[in-house]
Amino acid sequence: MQHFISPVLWQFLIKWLTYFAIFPPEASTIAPYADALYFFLVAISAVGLGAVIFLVVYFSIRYRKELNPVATQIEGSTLLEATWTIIPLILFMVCFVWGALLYFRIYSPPTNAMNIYVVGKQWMWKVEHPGGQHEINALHIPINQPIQITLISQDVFHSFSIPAFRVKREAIPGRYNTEWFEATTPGTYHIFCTQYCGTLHSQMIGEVVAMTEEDYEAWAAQSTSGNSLAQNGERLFASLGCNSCHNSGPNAHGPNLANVYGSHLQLKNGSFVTADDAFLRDTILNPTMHEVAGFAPIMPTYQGQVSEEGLIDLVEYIRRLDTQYRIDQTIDNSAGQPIQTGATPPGTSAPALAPGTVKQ
Ligand code: HEC
Ligand SMILES: [Cu+2]
Repeated sequence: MQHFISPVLWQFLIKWLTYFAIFPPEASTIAPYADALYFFLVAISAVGLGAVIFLVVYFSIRYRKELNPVATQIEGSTLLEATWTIIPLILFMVCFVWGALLYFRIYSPPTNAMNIYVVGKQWMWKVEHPGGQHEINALHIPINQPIQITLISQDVFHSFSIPAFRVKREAIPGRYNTEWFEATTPGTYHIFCTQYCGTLHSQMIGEVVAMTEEDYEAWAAQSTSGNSLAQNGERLFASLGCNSCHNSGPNAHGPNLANVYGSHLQLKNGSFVTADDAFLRDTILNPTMHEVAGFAPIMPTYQGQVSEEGLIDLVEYIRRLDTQYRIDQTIDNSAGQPIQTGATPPGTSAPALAPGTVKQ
């Protein structure tokens, strides 16, 4: 939207406002669009304010007592009423349509976005990268790449805000929320919690470090903990005994979880549900919430047994499971170390599947 005014003028305005710390820098693709709407709102408010001030001053002079000793009563004027209805209606509709278009853009992550998990707690932000990099109150990201944040809180409401990217979303206990952005300029920007969340709310801050692709790759390689989230999830899956039911054995008590992510599952009540992150999390904590058709509701709840990070690990593991093979391999092997053979694990009559992989 910065095309409405000269880009040079726009850059000058933003640089000037940023320089005087009135305005955060524009460091994401969406920022100029959010600002254009913001300045439009400021401009129409200023015009409205100007009009009111002008009329107050003008009328007090034009209809002062000497000129107009007796008040004139006006009983309705269709023209006047139509004018002050139609003009604001048009302005509000413009704001609405413009805002709605921007809203959909801000809230629909592109499908190629790189997903990073953020867990809010009193009083810090814990960041989990799928590659196994863990950070606290810091978020390293590459520029020119859409990033999706999957956000949750492990205690109270928080709100994850990066003013320089013009994004902000609630971190809600028990629910995954997403937010996305694409950084354009390398640099360090603020992360704020923008929802009052207790005594040290004001210290619930952090830094986004936006880096070039090469710098990001160097950072990711040196800060990995060695295990991806999916690998941690695989261990948890074994140590919590999930694989005692979710295996492809002849007497498996639970459904096959390979390729379950993203599929449409039919529930006992006949309705369908999409197996997304939220569905997986809900199922682990509260299996009776959505009872899948065709199975006895015997899955125990894992409420209180898995941390929010552990749930993220399990979700990452299940979403990357594209064959049952990996699960079969973790059976009788609670350390979770995958066995590097192509053979069908003992005790199952499953056909030998092509060696499965967990997409990293
Ligand atoms: C006692 C057996 C049992 C155990 C242990 C078990 N599940 Fe389940 N699970 C089931 C059954 C049965 C269903 C299907 C019926 C339902 O939805 O309750 C199910 C459903 C699911 C689903 C929904 C997918 C679908 O196709 O229905 C997911 C995801 C899941 N389990 C994950 C897990 C995870 C992760 C663990 C370990 C933390 C686990 N399960 C432990 C029996 C089990
Ligand atoms: Cu907070």
